[in-house]
Amino acid sequence: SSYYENYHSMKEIYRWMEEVVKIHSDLLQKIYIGSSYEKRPLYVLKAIHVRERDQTMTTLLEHFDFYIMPVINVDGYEYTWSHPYNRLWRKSRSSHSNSKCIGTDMNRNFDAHWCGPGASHSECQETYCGPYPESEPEVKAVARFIRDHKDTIKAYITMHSYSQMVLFPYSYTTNKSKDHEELESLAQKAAKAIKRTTRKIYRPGAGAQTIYLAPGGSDDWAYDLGIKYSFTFELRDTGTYGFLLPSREIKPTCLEALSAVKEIAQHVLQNL
Ligand code: 0X9
Ligand code: ZN
Repeated sequence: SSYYENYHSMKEIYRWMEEVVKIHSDLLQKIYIGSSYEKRPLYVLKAIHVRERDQTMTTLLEHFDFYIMPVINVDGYEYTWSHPYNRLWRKSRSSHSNSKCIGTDMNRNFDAHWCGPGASHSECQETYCGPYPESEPEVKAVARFIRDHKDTIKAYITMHSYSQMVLFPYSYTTNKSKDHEELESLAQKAAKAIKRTTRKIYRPGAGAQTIYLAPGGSDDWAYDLGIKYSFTFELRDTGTYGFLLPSREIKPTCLEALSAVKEIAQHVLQNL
């Protein structure tokens, strides 16, 4: 079966990035944005305009470039492969202070109400926020990339699992953002696009009201930086397999997520 129907090691993903930019050098570039705590390279792929079979994609790519970062937590992800016993490792692999515990929750490490309620100062917790905002080299690299492009970035979407949700700011407070109504209706449209695609139900909503209070996330940080259309997708499933989604569900999950991305991009295009 195909590449897109299986899980892959970091080594395979690095190899794939190399291959895909080689084969599609006319439409894809690989951008080095920094290195991880364990010195693995961090890459962003840039998709540029080219004629596509898909008319919607053609129109969107005529107006936008898409920057895609396949893996941010390269060390943590590799660790889940090299230590199968820790298949569900979440955090980075950095070591701070003299703690016996390793890793920072990268989605608590951005500078958005950093380490407020919903994150932990304790190194041994899964939601450890790190010693200071952007302490993680991976977070720092992503934040710098977004900061450097902030005047041209129109939307930001970060992919997580699981629980089938289309989330928007805020997660660091239960207060509504100033764009709450527009983001809510767009998240609803995105969820409807998913339902049309695969019949799966995704729930739209502001983060703190829909899942839980969680500060230091990349979506809230990007939003407060001025990127209005900022979303977190919580992909499949709703708990049957949870984080251990069977590989046969990867492809349909990608298809439905792509339909939601397109819906958001079309809305952005209509509101330029
Ligand atoms: O807790 C998280 O970081 C995300 N859920 S997950 O189970 N994939 O870890 C939710 C992120 C929602 N957005 C923010 N907390 N900013
Ligand atoms: Zn997540």
